[in-house]
Amino acid sequence: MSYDDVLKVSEEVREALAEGRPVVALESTIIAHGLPRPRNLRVATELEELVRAGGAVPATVAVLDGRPHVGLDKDQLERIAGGGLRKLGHRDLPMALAAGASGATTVSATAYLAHWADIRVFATGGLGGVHRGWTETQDESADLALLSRTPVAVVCAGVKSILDVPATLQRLETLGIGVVGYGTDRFPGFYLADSGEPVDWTVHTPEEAADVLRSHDAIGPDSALIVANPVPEAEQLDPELHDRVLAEALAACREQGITGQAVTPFLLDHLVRHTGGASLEANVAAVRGNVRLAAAIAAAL
Ligand code: PSU
Ligand code: MN
Repeated sequence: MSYDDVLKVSEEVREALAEGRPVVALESTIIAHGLPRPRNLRVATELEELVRAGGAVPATVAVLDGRPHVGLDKDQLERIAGGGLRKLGHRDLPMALAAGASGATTVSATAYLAHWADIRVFATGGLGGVHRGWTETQDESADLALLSRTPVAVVCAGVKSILDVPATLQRLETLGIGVVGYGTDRFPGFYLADSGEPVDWTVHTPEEAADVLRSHDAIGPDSALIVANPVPEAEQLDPELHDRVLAEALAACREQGITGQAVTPFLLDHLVRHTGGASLEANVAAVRGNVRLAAAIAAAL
């Protein structure tokens, strides 16, 4: 099957790509499974507006009725935010397509489809990675393996702090996925500006990030480039509250026997409910910053 038989790229995104105008891909799992309703629809709409305000065209990615869509209209965004959709990693795409199913795409599925559609820059909240307790569960997000063979730029606030961050950074190194801090030499901690780990490379402007991307293109590696953009310190979650509630969330996850794809949504939801919504504000602030930066980088390319 060819690109046109499978992918449904919206008119607006198609035209922008054909004319070489900036486009930013956005994932839909964060909307469907990462943020609570009804706030999630407002955030989804706001993220698209932020991309436009930055001079780029938003391309939210999802699977609807057995077709991968790149670029959604208002009704389609509402369907994503409405609930009841599956969470689709890239490995789920053939089954979802054959079944005519609908689902929200994770970083792995979104990066895969965005790259296929020829979109260079992708924004999300925090990447998936190696979960704590990996030695027992072997739970490592499919995001990492997919990004090791997909040359997109991913603007994110690091990896989710619910993960084993040092182990995830080690895997990124092993997999040959480049990481550059934006305005910082610290690896961001998703809800927190600093995960406690360093990064080796720093850029300070969207133009510098675009330079790195051009070099990335020139060298032509298979892997993604991660632009790690910290949540502004004023908007981060209080680190003490973060550590305490996260420990409770991890314990609850173990006690309730949550496994597989359900782990990440469970932990994120637990944090929202036990921080009085503060983790939600930090999450949204991080994503907003990433989307703005992704638009600026796409425009600078
Ligand atoms: N970033 C967020 N919220 C999210 C996610 C990312 O701010 O919900 C999603 C992404 O779709 C990512 C997924 O791919 O969480 C990781 O899930 P898992 O650990 O099951 O691979
Ligand atoms: Mn997992």
